[in-house]
Amino acid sequence: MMNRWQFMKRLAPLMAFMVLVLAACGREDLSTLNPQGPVAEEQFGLMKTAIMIMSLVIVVVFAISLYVIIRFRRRSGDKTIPKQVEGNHKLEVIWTVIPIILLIILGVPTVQSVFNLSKDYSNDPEAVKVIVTSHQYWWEFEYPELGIKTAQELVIPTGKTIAVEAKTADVLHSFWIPSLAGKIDTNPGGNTNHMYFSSPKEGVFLGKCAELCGPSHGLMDFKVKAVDPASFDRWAAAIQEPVALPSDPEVAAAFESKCLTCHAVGDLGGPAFPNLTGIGSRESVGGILVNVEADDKKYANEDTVYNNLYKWIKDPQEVKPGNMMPTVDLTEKELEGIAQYLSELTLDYEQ
Ligand code: HEC
Ligand SMILES: [Cu+2]
Repeated sequence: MMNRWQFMKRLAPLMAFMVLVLAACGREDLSTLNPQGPVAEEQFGLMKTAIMIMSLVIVVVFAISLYVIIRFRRRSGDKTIPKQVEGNHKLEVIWTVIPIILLIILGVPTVQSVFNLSKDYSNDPEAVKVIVTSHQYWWEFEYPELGIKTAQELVIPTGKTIAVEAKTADVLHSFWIPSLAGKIDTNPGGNTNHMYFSSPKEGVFLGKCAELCGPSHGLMDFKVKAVDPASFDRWAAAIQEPVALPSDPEVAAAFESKCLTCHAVGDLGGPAFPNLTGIGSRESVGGILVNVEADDKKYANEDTVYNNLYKWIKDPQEVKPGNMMPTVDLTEKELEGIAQYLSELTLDYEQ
């Protein structure tokens, strides 16, 4: 049999590995432990209450156990049978009542939060309404009051309540922005779910699909970009401006016949697939190819945007296996021209 020391020695590398893996979860924008808005704060509050109660139970139980193990251990030569406590009323009442009290302390705020967080703000005139539709493997964001449809990047004004109506176009997904709020399932069968959140601070917050939905589930990222209300208004106006086709007629013809059959830019094309308006100033291409440089978290880097677009258009299946965009047959000139054109489709709304 393996002795305890050998066992620990074998376990050590695994433990070290887990520490590394779990430490990576501490990335600021993907952590529920670093809440950036009131909804996430409320959820974090519940976690803290639960963890505190559990820690207290662990400490007390272990302390009593240790005390009992040491104080009442069998001494050599002692043959007596200890006092039996089976059926002791006093003890039974104590170990029934204490857990009940702890559960009440945990249960009351939990139930309160459940009701609080399920409030429906969709009829609140102050709230910004967003219809979130999940697709394998992208997110569509529609602002019904503003007549805007976009994808992968949810732009919101700081300080305003965002009233989300969440649904799916295909299978079950789950909408989750760890540092702001979540999560809410998007259910098949025409069912819609509601949630709300807000961001008091400007910033970009990473969102994830939190329900295994297919081979590229893990790549189904999106961003929430909170900007000041004036920038938001500029964004909402800019994204509705008409967009011109590529200036080179060959590139324009390819783009129109091979891309606009699915996608829309400005008032051109079809509405059923990711709307590409303003893609040049988005944080990412396809939600997963990041456009912003690590050392400059604020602005999309022009060359990176071009390279990401090129990479995506050339072989979308390589980036996101199983996604619904086919590899389109393009000449090198068309490919470069379209990537260039899309990288220049920027929206100028931030100051
Ligand atoms: C059959 C429909 C279809 C055609 C044709 C098509 N696409 Fe797509 N495209 C999609 C879908 C679906 C996605 C979303 C994929 C995902 O992320 O899961 C997508 C995603 C994209 C994205 C990323 C969008 C984002 O919001 O980040 C770009 C860029 C793009 N397509 C460009 C093009 C270009 C350029 C062409 C023409 C050469 C083209 N697509 C042709 C369906 C199509
Ligand atoms: Cu999903």
